[in-house]
Amino acid sequence: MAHDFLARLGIDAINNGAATKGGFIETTGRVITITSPGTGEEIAKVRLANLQDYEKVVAEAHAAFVKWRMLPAPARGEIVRQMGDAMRKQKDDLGRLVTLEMGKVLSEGLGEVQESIDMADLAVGMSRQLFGLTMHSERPGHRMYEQWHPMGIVGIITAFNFPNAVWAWNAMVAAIAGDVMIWKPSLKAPLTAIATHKICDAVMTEHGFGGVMGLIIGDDADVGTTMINDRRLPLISATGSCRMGRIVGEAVAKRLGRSLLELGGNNAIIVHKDADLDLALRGVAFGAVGTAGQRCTSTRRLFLHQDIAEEFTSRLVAAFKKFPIGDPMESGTLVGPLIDEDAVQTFLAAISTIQEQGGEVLCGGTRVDRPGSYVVPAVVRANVDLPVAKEETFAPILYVFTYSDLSQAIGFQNDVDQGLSSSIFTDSFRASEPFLAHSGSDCGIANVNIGTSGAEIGGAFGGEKDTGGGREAGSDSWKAYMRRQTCTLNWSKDLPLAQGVTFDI
Ligand code: UN1
Repeated sequence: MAHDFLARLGIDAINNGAATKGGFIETTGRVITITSPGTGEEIAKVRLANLQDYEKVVAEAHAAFVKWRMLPAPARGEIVRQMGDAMRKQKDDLGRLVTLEMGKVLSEGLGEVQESIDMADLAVGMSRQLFGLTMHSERPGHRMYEQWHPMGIVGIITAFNFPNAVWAWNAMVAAIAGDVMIWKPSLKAPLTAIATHKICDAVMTEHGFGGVMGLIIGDDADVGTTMINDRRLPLISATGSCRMGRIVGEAVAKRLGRSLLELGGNNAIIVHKDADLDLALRGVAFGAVGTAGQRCTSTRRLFLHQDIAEEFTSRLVAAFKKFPIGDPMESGTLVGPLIDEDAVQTFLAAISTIQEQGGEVLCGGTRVDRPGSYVVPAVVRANVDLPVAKEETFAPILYVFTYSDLSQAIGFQNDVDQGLSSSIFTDSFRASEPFLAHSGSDCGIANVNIGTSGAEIGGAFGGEKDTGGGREAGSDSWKAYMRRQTCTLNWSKDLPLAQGVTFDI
């Protein structure tokens, strides 16, 4: 099938896997083939970068940093504004590429690019608001203040499921902060990274700042390992699985670098007895099967109050049975494919484990007999102690549990290793407040009458426990990309010491 947008986005039959000042480098690593999860068709190939290419990208990034940091932050913001506009112009093509390469339905593919554009807009505003505080010194004739400086080269590691927006969460903010970056995208969705890079780097290059946006597409074993251990990269921001985050976090901590981790979730929705069930049904449905259950914010567990459990479960199962599953490019499709065959096998293995452990599969749980990696989303009824429900299976499986007491439901909800997103559906203040109180949800995101996924970029995004503790996007996320400096200035003729210490010579 011809996809005209590939040429418009600069995707060739074989693409180089590294870019820096002056564009793409002739890479010499192994060649990988990218196929569309929706059809199994080959889209294009990528020749991976090796360590020599990585060295070139780091050297150019460093040279670019020395220049870029001297540009005043609002002027950096103006260039970021133009990057946002460049993505706006190619939103349709880029959104289609996300859908073709990753398999999310087109409305979500376009939504993802919109999320990047929104990030650019947010970062433009931030570029004029990199505020520091002033303090009163305890010493006469002294003044104290804090200021924020760029850090240097930021390593950005992204997952396949948001191959465009998660980079933008980091890149747009890092750029206004005065940092330069090296992006290592997932090998499962590198074409979106190549296209995104081309659009944004063209703007940087036009302004004489080639090298600010580095791209390295390589294996974890060489490029990835070198990158996370590289002291020249003071900050590594990684979005992906808890397993990956643990490796990154440990390596970066060992060299006392800074890491920003946004990892997996095992997100739950509580539907209380007084909830608007129509609203809850829509929220649960999008949360559980949107992006075919491959968001870190996907709804994986559902706690139903016993008074509404039976009715809600039967409505849910009826809705699940009707979801249009198919080509994500076609309008009307709600459930696209999983990313690849491995993901299908993981889904099927989880279904077998559920049955072995005594869970009841109420619907779905099978693969769809057609080319591409399609599965039928599953609803599973189980006891809260079902062991497999404690794990994040990156696929559309929704575990349904029943509760009688709200505080018990909140306890169940918190009783997993991850702490990303959570929701309650209720019409009562007396139910939502305990959920939002400090003794309520332990997640980074807590919503009322909204599902667990689909967060706006204006709020800090991330969570606690095995989710890694980092926050990306949101109002003050720029602080993660800058170093803080405290300055004390003495304009008196004396040199008093703090804490009343005397040292007369
Ligand atoms: C992710 O799945 O890694 O809140 C990111 C959401 C999106 C971002 C998801 N805005 O679902």
